[in-house]
Amino acid sequence: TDTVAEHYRPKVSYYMREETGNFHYGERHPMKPHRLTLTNHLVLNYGLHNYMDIYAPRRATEDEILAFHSDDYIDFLKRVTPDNVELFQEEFTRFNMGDDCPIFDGMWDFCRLYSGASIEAARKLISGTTDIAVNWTGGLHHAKKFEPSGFCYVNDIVLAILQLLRYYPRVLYVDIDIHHGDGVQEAFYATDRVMTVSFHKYNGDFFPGTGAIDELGRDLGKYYTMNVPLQDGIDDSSYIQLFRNIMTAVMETFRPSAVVLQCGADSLGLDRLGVFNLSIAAHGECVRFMRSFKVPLLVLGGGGYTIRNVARCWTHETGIVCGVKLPDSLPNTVYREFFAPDYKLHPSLTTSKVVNQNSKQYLQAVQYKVLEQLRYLKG
Ligand code: V1P
Ligand code: CA
Ligand code: ZN
Repeated sequence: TDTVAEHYRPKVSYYMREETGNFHYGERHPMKPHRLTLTNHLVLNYGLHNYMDIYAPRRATEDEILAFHSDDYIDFLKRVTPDNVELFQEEFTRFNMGDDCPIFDGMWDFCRLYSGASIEAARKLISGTTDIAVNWTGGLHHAKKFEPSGFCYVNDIVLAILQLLRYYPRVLYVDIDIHHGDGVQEAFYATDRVMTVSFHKYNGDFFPGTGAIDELGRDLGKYYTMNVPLQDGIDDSSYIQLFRNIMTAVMETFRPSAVVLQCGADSLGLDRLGVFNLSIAAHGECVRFMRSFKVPLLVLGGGGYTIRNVARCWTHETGIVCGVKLPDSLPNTVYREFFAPDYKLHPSLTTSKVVNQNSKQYLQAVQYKVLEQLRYLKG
């Protein structure tokens, strides 16, 4: 393990609690909190605790969660359990619970844990005592004010941004999960103090169905929402080029006082739900690139359904924020067999069969359109 040669030595704060990895959405559900345990074990066994401060955050309080969510929805989330759900038939339907967002044991506690971590991380940044704060348990970008959506119950990202807005004039939100960051976009759709930028697969059918290039924001927030719709199989070089070009322009034009980066790992090749073809190195390049602006940075998790690769990806990215280059050979952990047969940090993507449906012309047109949008921000 060695540090990268550079002058920037940011202070990094890492938020984790072992128990967050112990929740279960249900038998055949693709969202597996156990990926958080795998990640923590790799991070610690690589020795990354020597390069950052580790915090066991407290749970968010109900009042903190009510800063975004509605009373009656939170009241329901807090009270419903697998054992009493039959008493909540009306609410179950009204709040759109179901297969994507099942009621599981400890659901409310899980929400308080991952949200508390994002809120504390945001407050740490505000206090000026850290430069980068990391919460891999957060990043649940689909949750809405009145309802859960797409495996997300409480929107920890919105709660964290609301904290940041108490102090910072402008906050930039960047979302590299393969799904559209609809919950965060919607929450800040009409304000010019938060710019949201989501890269995602979009064809009108892929979940959640929103994120067209012409969703731009409204009222004061017009042009402060950016959507980058992509097709199946996007590869490392096109994604990195597009990401760098767009984010360079966004940083120059919007000049945020803080950045929140949602690092959903379902944009990696071979993801169980995803259809992109990114390597862990390319995904990590997005993190490295956002860090290079030296603006207070909140790094969050999100989706990611091939859990051995989620753990690899977020471990690699923890190394990146710390400025540490990790050896490709994984350290030993009790979960070693998850990483068979190669036991490497960067496994090869050669078994991926998705074809890149993003032509050069398509990507050029998308880039041109979103960059043109930035001209209306200036002034
Ligand atoms: O496609 C749908 C809904 C269910 N139909 C009514 C449409 N849901 C997706 C949800 C994906 C959520 C992604 C969350 C995140 O962005 C952030 C954490 O990554 C879905 C899918 C799918 N293939 O898109 N749900 C499920 N699969 C699912 C499968 C088995 C059991 C439960 C849910
Ligand atoms: Ca996204
Ligand atoms: Zn996702």
